[in-house]
Amino acid sequence: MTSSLRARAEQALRACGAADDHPAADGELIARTPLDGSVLCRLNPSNPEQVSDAIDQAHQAFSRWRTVPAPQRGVLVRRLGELLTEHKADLADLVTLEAGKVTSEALGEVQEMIDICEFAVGLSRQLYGRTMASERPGHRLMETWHPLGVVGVISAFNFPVAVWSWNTALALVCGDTVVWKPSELTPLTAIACDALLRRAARDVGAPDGVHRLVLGPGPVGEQLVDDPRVALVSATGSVRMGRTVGPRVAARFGRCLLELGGNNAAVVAPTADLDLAVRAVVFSAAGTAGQRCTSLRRLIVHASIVDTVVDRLADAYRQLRVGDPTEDGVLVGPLIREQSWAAMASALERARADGGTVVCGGERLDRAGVYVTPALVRMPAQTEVVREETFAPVLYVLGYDTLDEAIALHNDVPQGLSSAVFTLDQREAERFLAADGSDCGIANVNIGTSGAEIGGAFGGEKETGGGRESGSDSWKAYMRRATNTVNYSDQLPLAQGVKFGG
Ligand code: UN1
Repeated sequence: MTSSLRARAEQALRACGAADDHPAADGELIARTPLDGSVLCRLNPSNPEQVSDAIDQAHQAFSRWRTVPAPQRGVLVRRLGELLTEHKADLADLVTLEAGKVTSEALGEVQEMIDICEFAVGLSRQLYGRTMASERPGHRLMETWHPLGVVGVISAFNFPVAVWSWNTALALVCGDTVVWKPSELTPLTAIACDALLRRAARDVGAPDGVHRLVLGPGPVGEQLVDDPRVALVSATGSVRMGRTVGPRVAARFGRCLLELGGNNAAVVAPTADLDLAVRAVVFSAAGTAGQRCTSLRRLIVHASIVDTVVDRLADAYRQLRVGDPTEDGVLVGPLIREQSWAAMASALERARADGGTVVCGGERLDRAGVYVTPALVRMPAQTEVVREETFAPVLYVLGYDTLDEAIALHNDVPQGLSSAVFTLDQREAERFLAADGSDCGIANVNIGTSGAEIGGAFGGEKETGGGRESGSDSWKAYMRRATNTVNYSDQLPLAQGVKFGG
């Protein structure tokens, strides 16, 4: 299996025109596959000088790129979208090999890149500013959105390319240039995307420095965090990472866009369509082996139906096929690495100590790679372990009596990314979406917490970091706003009625 996995990765890289990028026989950066833990290839991490050069090149390219009209910048992103479409299967292969996603989800991740490219191309003609009514005669008051600068993108292993594309497609049409530091666990998908973007730039005559890839562990990202030439740091990862990045970027008055952990919950109300709810819950909780930041981690079920819901979920969980993500019918692939299993096992142990019952799952399969059965855990209360994000397929089930109590439990965690309510009662649904309902950046009705479309703004509150990426008006984070007052009269009236001399 090992050598065929390596050959598969090589073939996908070659197809994307990236076969000769970065490999080094004795390189210290080791690209592994979670499918069996084996080495796919060795690479050279970027040294501090190379990172600084990459920032410099992106910074220089920015001075040209910002003057290219936005619709023309869109032409580059359109070409990127075409190349991503052409190489969808190759990229999905790399996503499966490096992140362990089942084929359909890997293809979905690449589709998410194509979708955001289309969105960004449209956006390139819609970077609207407002015109306001001036209080002074013969004056025009308006705002203009200008390119911001170099955007440092730090991305995580679990969406190794989609999150990069949300940032990059928007940044490029906004007139910014990008330096990307992917997770050190998924360098190959990054190398392939970088090669495709470089080709797109060549094809449309855009400056080569619009995008730079830097590889390596944490310190490489820290260099982006601390460099004043990086105007915006967009970082996706753990709350711990965000606690370092946020204050350091703020200390130099840089801008930060943080997309950190989630501890997403769904409320299942008495009127819920249980067939639909069970399917949605299983996808959100067990899909991607619980390794999405939007994965469902807590289920808050009305006391009158909690036993039924747990039974039905347990049935569905027992039918889930765990294994090689390239095999037809397998829905749950491997965890990314050993530490993930250690975290899962320890969470289950703590849950048991708190009086929880593991209804099913929570076992490790005896094979190479970290394969686990998704765990369904009935909890007597929302204890500390339930309030933490464990990046693995563990779903805690809690009961509730009133909707107020359910919402209070729902919001009583430090994170605030995604949420859902399952109900056919409109009052309950609306209450969940209201100001005193879910406190998350994403709140859904009758669908799960994961699998958001690109058209909406993506991100969350509290320890999730507050950033918004992807659709809606998230583009504004990638631009700077100038307020312009134009006097087209021959008088000089001062605002607020101020008189100054004659
Ligand atoms: C992430 O896990 O970091 O909503 C992003 C979703 C995907 C994106 C997840 N569209 O689950």
